Amino acid sequence: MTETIELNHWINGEKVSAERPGESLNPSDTREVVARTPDGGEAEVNAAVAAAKAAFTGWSEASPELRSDVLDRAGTLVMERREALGRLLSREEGKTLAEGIGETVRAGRVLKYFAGEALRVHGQNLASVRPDVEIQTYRQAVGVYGLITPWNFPIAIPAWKAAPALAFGNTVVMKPAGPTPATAEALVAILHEAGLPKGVLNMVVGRGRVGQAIVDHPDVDGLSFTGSQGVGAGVAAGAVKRQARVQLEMGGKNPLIVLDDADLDRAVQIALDGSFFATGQRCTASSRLIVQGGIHDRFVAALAERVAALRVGDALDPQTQMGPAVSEDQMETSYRYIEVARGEGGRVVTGGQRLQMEKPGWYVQPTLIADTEADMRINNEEIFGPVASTIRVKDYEEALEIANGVEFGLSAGIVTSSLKHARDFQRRAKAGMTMVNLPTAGVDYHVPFGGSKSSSYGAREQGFAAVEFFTQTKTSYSAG
Ligand code: UN1
Repeated sequence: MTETIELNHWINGEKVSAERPGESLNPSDTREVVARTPDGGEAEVNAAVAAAKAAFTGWSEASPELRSDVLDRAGTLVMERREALGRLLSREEGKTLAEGIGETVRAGRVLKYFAGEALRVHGQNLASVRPDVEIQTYRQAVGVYGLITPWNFPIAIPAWKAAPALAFGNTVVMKPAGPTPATAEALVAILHEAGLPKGVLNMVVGRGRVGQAIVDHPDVDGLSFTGSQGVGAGVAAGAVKRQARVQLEMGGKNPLIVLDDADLDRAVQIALDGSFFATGQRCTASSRLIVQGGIHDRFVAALAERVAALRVGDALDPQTQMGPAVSEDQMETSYRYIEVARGEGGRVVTGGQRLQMEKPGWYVQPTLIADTEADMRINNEEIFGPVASTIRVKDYEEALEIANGVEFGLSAGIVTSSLKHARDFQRRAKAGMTMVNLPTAGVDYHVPFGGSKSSSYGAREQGFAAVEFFTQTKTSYSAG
């Protein structure tokens, strides 16, 4: 499986080829070109939006059964092809094959979940305050959605944005992330194979100017974005300027509190998973480990041992436990922050060295930094790599204050055997998602996903919440 894919745009149900000046490389072995990629711009976005607009009436007025069937078939195909798709994903993104296959299955499940939701769109029936008047509320499709997706979940996030958009009768123009377009394209191709009518889902491959053209297009009615805060701010500003709907999922600096009464082995496993799986490249990763004094030294020593033992290597090697970073930039960001932490007085307990590997790739040594303070940069800025820091605290109240003391608020976790503290944490943690005795990362697909503060903006994604963003309500009054 080392062939190079010649990637195309998808516009109006057709693959549209173009010159391919770009490349997506295998981060595990950068000699390998996974895909050659077109560099789309305004012309392709205009064509894609026109196709999506033309397809809207037919798709939104089709029987929900048709929409449900397409999503269900696509879900089945994705799951049947989990091995091949998972392999492509791991080659292109760098997460381990087990993680790549797991994510692929999740994408399949998302498609199947929204196949069901397509049939469950419902409104309300109310009596008016006026005599003989009745009121109904309906949920209706909105129009064309622009979806700007990230590289760290290159099939699951395109699926969890596209599936609800399509289920509820909207049409889509998608821009996949630069490093992982081939995985997103595989999903788009499968949806067409499953019977999606032409123009309903379009994809334009390219760099930032594709995203910008989507954000600025007057016929794009809604925008869903997952990515960095800087880019997200631009998406929001562009959307507000022309009053498009907008939903943003951005960074995290997620705390994991470990209290003295926690089971040590469990706490270590939870921190290892939350901080280092998927190479720490999850907006839900636990990057701040806030540890109470009584368990602190044992926890740091035991976690360091597990981190040092992680086998870093080629994502496709079955022995590998942690793959490389997705790109040179991401790798350098991790190493830069390790230096920042050292400069601030952090103690690198394990990791922190450049890795000499057999293959040329963007490998990062998983790194644990102890003795850090809450106000250091390492504890306030998102790294998006396999780097975690520990902060020592005296009690639960101090831990909670530090957990809540950053500008992000996506996911927050606690490891404890105290019901009192667990319940209090669920109520008082300033985050969109809380985890008790679980890693901050790793979420279900049938419940709302999103954060508070600077982590998210707009309506929640996923599960039963998705209908809010991808439909609009009509209130109908009638008298007999
Ligand atoms: C997860 O933790 O299972 O980009 C999902 C991200 C998030 C998804 C995390 N939007 O990392």
